[in-house]
Order: sequence, then C-alpha cells, then structure tokens
Amino acid sequence: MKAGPTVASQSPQSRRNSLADLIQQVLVAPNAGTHAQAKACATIAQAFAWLDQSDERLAARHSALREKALVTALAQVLKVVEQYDLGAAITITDWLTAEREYIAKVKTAAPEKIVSKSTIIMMQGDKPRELQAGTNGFTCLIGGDGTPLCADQNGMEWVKATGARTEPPNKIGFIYMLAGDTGTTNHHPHQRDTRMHWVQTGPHVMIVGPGVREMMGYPRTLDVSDASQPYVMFPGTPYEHLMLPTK
Ligand SMILES: [Cu+2]
Repeated sequence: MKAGPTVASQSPQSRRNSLADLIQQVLVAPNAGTHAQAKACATIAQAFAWLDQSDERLAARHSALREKALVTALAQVLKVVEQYDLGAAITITDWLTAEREYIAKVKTAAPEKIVSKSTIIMMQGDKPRELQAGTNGFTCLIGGDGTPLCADQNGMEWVKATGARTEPPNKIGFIYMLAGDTGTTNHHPHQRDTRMHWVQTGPHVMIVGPGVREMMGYPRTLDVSDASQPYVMFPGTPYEHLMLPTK
C-alpha cells in the first residue's frame, strides 16, 4: 500500500478530519460487522485518540516534532487498515482522494447555492452513502455513466426508476446537469451498448416524468439534429423527458 502522499500533504486539522472520516468509512465498508473490522475500528479509534493527545501535548513544542507525531499516528492507522485489508481493494488514500474528487465533480452539476444545501450521495457497492446532509430537497450524485446531476425529490424518484428499469412515478421532476452528459442512445436509456441514435448534450437541465409527454412543440426524433436546442430524449419510452440546454 502506498503511504498516502495525499494524506501527508494535508494540514494537521484536515488530516484529523480525514481520520474521523476514515473511522466512519470503515464502519460502513462492504464487510462491515466482521470481528476483524470491529477490532480495527477500535485500534483506529485508539490511534486517533493518541493522535489528539500527542497533538495537545506537543502543541507548545517545535512544529516539526508535532508534525512527526502526527505522521507516526497516521502510519499506525495505515498499518491497521492494511493488516485487516479493510475495504478489500480500497486503500485509505484512495478513499480520501475518491471522496474529495467525487464532491468536486458533483459541484459542477448545479449552481453553488443549490449544491451547498443539497444531500450529496455516493454509491458504495449498491448502497448510497451520504457525504453531505441537505436541506433544500435536492440530491446530488454522479450517475453510473459518470454524469454529475442534482435532482429534486420527483427528479430523484425518476432517476431511481430509470436505474431500476421500473416505471417512473406519474410526477413531474426537475434535474440539473450543468456539466453536460457523457452521451447516450436516444432510443432507449438501457440500450447504451448499441451506440445507436447517439446524442451527447452539453450543459442542460431536464424536466422528467410521464407528464412531459403533454408538452408540445419539441423535436421527438430518435436522431437529434441539434443537441444545443431543446429536444425530447428517449421519445416514446417510459423514460422520455425534456432536455433544455443552458449554453
Ligand atoms: Cu440530462
């Protein structure tokens, strides 16, 4: 395992936060609940407490000494993580980096004022893990195809139905995709592999739900002639929705 250059380059405060995060992550790791994991959690918590303690004890001393103590504590934690093979293939550095990068990418999906108050979720296996608790009713995530999005409550139900290949509920939802998407087959969301009727759209917002069918005056062709203007995606399927480019 690499000894985390990302972690080492962080400030002591953010490293401490990282460790707190790590304990959280170990608790929800795919093999959570095993004896080894419980033991590792205890050891990590111990190292964490020790880190806090030495931090305080050494606070008045030379900063290099303090730095050394922090690095030693971190090394202990890394050793424990490695020893118990926590999260299987995922290393602590990968965890921390992946999460930071995930949030940075999610932030490109919607205006800052929306994302900052949104729930942010990240899929871990098939379970969503909440990285940020929200208050504005929006949920932000990166979809399976790598597209970051922020959806309101109905929009989220639509996203879930599309993922689960079930009928979307009869509700109108709204979704931001201001970073654009990675492209899709316009005849059906679940036949991406065919690469037929391919369309890639830049920054846009979407209105979703069966009711969108009643919105008239938008192109409904399988082959989209201009994806920089409004069009209907997946026309004629339960997943049809209105694409509204914003740039
Ligand atoms: Cu979209």
